[in-house]
Amino acid sequence: MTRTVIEEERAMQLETPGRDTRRGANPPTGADGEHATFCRLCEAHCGLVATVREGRVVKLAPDRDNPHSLGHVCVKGTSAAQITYDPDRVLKPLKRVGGAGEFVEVGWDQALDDIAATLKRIRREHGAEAIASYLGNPTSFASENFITQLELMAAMGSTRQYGASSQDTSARLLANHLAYGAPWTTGMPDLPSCDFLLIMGGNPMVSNGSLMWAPRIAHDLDAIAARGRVVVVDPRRSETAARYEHLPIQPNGDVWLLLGLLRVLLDETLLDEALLAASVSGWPALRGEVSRRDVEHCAVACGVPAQAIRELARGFVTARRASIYGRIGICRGPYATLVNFLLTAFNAITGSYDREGGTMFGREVFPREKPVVGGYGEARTRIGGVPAVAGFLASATMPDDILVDGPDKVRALLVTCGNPLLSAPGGERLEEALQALELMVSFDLYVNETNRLAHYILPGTSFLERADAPVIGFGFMIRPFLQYSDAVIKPLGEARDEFDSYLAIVRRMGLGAPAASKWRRRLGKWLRWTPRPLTLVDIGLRLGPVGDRFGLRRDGWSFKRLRAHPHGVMVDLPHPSKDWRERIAWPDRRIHVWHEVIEREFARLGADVAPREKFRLLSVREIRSLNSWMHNVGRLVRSQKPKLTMHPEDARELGVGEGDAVWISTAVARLQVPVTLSDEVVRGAVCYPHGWGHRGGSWQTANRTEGVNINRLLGLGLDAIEFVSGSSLIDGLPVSIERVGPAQADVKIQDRAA
Ligand SMILES: Nc1nc2c(c(=O)[nH]1)N[C@H]1C(S)=C(S)[C@@H](COP(=O)(O)OP(=O)(O)OC[C@H]3O[C@@H](n4cnc5c(=O)[nH]c(N)nc54)[C@H](O)[C@@H]3O)OC1N2
Ligand SMILES: Nc1nc2c(c(=O)[nH]1)N[C@H]1C(S)=C(S)[C@@H](COP(=O)(O)OP(=O)(O)OC[C@H]3O[C@@H](n4cnc5c(=O)[nH]c(N)nc54)[C@H](O)[C@@H]3O)O[C@H]1N2
Ligand code: SF4
Ligand SMILES: [Mo]
Repeated sequence: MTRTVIEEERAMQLETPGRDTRRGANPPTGADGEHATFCRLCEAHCGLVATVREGRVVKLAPDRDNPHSLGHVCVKGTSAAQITYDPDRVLKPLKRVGGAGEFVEVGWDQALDDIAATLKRIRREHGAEAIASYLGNPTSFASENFITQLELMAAMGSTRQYGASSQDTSARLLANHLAYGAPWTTGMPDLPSCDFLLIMGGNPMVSNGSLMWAPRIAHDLDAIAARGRVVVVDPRRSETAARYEHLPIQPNGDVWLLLGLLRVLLDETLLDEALLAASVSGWPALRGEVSRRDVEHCAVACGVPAQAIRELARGFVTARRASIYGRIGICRGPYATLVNFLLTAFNAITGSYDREGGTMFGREVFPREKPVVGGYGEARTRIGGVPAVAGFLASATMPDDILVDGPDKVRALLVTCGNPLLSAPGGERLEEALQALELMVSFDLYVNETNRLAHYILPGTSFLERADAPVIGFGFMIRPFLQYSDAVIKPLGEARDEFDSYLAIVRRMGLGAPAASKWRRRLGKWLRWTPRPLTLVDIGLRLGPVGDRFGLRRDGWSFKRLRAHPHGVMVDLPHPSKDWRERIAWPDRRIHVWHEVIEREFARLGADVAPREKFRLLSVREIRSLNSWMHNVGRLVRSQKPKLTMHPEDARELGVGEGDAVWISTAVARLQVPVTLSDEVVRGAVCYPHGWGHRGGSWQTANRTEGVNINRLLGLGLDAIEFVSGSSLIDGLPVSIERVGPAQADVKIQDRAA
């Protein structure tokens, strides 16, 4: 019997619990031996043991001694050395001397001098806002890179920060701001003691969890299912839905499902009004809105039977240790912020934050500061005035912000770990915009589809070549865990950490060190020294609740002490249900379940169920892909042949058979793709993975893969986003489909005139 990819994955996952987490320090960077470190490809940050021989990583194995991941890894993590040693990797600065992809190698000094001089000129002639940056996903897992990137833009005085956020997280971050006052404060399910978990629009069996860091997520979910229930709301019977209870829904039906669930709570007086009065603010307004909705209407609008909605609401409230978790499947639709906000409101009014096993904030390992209200609308896109969320602007306006003449026109773009031509909307127009830039600099490991248009590519380090701690993860870990890893090996070729490149650029621009962080500002000024970001993280950790207080607390932690425990350590911090109010930035320390933004979103939603187009496109992730990259690793891509999944009944009506080709089109473009038939999708939904369509990068294996860039179908501008958060409309996108006939080998793409 052949095993599915997921089954193979699970077979790889070692079940052996941790043995000894105090086995002594790693060998020094580059020295032979076994180095305990961690994967930095996705949020799970699984422990890895890297075997180094003659200065080279010869093996990456799961780290059974890592007390957090306990031997869990996936095949991407154990393949990571193939990225580091990839002969197609960029290891010297590249300067473009001709058309797209025509580069020559240049020295670092020449590249940095030229980049700094051009940026300086643009800033002088056109102002700081003419310089923009795009932060790609891997930046989040390269702490020094992430921290310095943000500070680099601050040092330049520019607010033009685009990023992958509007393709995945902006709606969640805005809902956090509206509910808690602060975008990065995120509610997560308390997996270890939850006994009713409702998942909306997430597929952790493949993604390994997002905005909740729990490397052994499958074990956590299995344990919840054994104690109670895991219900997965998804238009597709995803790998997670197939493993637990699946509640199929119409794409973008979630807002109606949540309204229906809230209405049941009202009708059946399932709420504890005393608790409500103490914990939330704005309930009368939300109650008024909900009482105008009717469960039967909601049921029709979301495609979930009214009886199922009633049972779900009752099950949730009776379980008590219950939480709703939502992820990117509810972040890229026309009411993404409203859905995320209602999800938070549902958790709040059912008292989910007040008890263990409900919804919790991450523990804090840095000294607690009084949370301040902010993170919304401090910057806006040039064209359309779309507000930034947590500092991130909508990618969908980037092409116009570059191309449309006028003040503050974007003339320079710094792209760090990003490939927006494959991952963001824009297609031809984005390509045109990138070509119109006076300067594009990319910090990357490869020549990709985007940076083949760059003026310079500066080679960055892969995670095996840099020191790190899971800094961003400290706030998202379900169980508090600390780890620090030195670089396993020295950087190959002339690769450099982005921190060094950024610093060199701002110094050459005469701007001084990036200095936005309070700590750096204080210390840097005092000591006349620019500490590395990780040094500041270490200081924060040492002063925090589990820190060594610089020797005052003997059993406290510092990076130095963590070096002696290279597999990482679990730490003891109070459960967040005790003091969640202190994390709320709103002055009343309550979760807000109403806001003027939400009032306007309700007005926009109205009562109408949008006419249901025949077909709606969804995204789907594969365990062996990571967004638009890692497709150069033969072992990972061999098994992948991107296809459009369609329900057999829909296919029959179109006269389409397994393997046939169809045209899939929107007003922007049409693409020819092969079809595979499966009843895993609800009728009318079709799905296709993103990040394919590799052409012209240095990644030669990737260039030979099949598959099209599905994001060419996405629109640009205000009609193609959910305005309040700037999120791109990606999931549930209306598309039309026409039969072509038997699949053809060539990929066909036609852009339509705008
Ligand atoms: N249709 C559709 N589109 C989507 C999505 C979807 O579900 N559907 N998902 C979206 C999501 S969730 C995200 S996060 C974004 C991702 O979008 P992006 O962040 O724009 O793109 P990535 O594909 O992550 O590209 C990462 C780039 O960083 C480089 N890189 C990797 N590691 C390193 C490193 O350590 N250092 C340096 N310097 N470079 C590195 C890689 O070579 C690659 O070129 O796109 C998304 N776009
Ligand atoms: N293997 C792998 N792992 C990854 C990544 C990867 O590319 N590959 N990317 C990483 C990144 S950057 C991120 S942000 C995370 C994302 O992690 P997740 O949020 O878990 O992302 P997905 O696996 O895309 O799951 C989204 C689910 O939402 C469903 N969905 C789509 N539309 C709707 C809708 O309207 N309503 C509902 N209820 N559901 C809907 C989809 O069918 C899909 O099953 O994954 C990370 N992990
Ligand atoms: S699940 Fe994520 S962190 Fe773990 S090995 Fe795979 S890619 Fe790396
Ligand atoms: Mo993402």
